[in-house]
Amino acid sequence: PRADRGAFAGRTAFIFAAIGSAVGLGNIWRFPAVAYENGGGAFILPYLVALLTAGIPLLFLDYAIGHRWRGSAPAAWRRFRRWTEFIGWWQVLICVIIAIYYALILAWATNYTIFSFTKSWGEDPGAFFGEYTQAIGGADATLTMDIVPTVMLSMVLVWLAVVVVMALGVHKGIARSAVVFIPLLILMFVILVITALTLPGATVGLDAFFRPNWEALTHPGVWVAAYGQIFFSLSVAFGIMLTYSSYLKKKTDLTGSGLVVGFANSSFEILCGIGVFSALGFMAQAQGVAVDEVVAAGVGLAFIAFPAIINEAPAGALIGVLFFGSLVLAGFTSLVSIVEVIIAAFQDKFGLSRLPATLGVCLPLAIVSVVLFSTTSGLPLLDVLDKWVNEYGIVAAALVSCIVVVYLVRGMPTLRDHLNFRGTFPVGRIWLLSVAVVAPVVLGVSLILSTYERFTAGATYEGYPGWFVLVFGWLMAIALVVVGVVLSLLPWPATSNLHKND
Ligand code: MET
Repeated sequence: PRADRGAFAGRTAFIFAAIGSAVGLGNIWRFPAVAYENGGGAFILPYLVALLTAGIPLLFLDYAIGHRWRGSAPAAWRRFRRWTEFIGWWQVLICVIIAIYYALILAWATNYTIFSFTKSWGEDPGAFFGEYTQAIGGADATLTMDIVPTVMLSMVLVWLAVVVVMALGVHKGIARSAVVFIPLLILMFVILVITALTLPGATVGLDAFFRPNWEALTHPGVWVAAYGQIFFSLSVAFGIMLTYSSYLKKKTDLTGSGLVVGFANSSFEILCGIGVFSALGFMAQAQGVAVDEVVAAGVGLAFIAFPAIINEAPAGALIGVLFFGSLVLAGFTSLVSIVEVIIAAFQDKFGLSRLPATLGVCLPLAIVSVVLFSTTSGLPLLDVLDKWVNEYGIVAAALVSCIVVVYLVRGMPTLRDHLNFRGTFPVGRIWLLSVAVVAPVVLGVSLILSTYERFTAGATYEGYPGWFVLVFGWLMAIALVVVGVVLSLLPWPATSNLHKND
């Protein structure tokens, strides 16, 4: 038996860990704005269709591969077919990129949790964030490599916490932290939502959020946005769910667990929409403007709009601690899942036990992450890496996985039988249709649309220098595939876990 590989003690532990991974920044700061901009209340339709025809089907695919072939992404894909190993390494490399910048957002959120007590961002949170991320202020301070000490300190702390959890292992570290953090997150967020709902203007925000614009459903872009949100939010197709399911006992109900994870994640997401838009409604009313003018997504929502809300709201400090604390908890359990993909691969490849594998992966990762991102170039770097790793990493890898599994390997019957062996929810023709047709078509269309947009938009992305976008966007994305293929050609040492059975 492979004593070294970890295992979840049971299905509950696995479900908590999987929800911990799924529930992340995507739920809190991505979903509300995406839903608002793509039909409001009407978005629920494409969103549910995307969940049922792509999110959950690809989640099942991840589970089936990871659980049937019982390994980290490269090991599982290699056992599936010798030549598909490159997909596994590609997924590992995608996780490397995400891990190094995700830690920056966590570091900001950690600092802002503390800033909330004294509202350290002052009267103008936008200007503060500009100075804070660039240390010395002004747009011209970008693309220098000056250290920002408070960010660096928090990044080091975030990585230390990651190392501790990862060193404790799959069950004691990952699952147990999720079992504590996820209920705590839900509790904090529910209190936040209740507080936000009582703010004057909350109903104005909710009305703007839920007001259905049915006409939006005729735009293909709205459907692509729904699928994009679902893929990102469920953490499917980049190795995470594959790796986690490899730690499950052989006789486990995979499909039933998948449904729990999928619906839990979406429920939390809708709760996030309610909380965020109640708060935005309050701010719109306080400033006497339309909700439209205060909506922001991502970094702008969390670190500029929310501090402004906190400045004005009664019990602002409480809202701040709950909101940024939620970001920290949600982000941490997601970061841990990303890092696990890398550790599992490293561990399988060299047959290492947990501690050396953890240190071997986390130390270099932490050094690169801290050195690159606690500088005045942290924000632009995060922006470009995030955009390209999502579009040409996650989306492209998901597309390639579907085509390879369905058409080149014709592996669906085996995987279906595996899922149905213990699954309480039987999969059949609809699942096949989703993975073979719906998901590849939507992924392909979205890739074409975003590439077209990229090349016709004129100016470079967000106005960053061309070389910067070329290196950290395009070349980075291409390098992930090339390095993935190269890694898949290297032999596995005799000490590896590849040929050990359990
Ligand atoms: N599912 C996560 C989220 O919603 C993202 C993938 S794990 C980094 O934020």
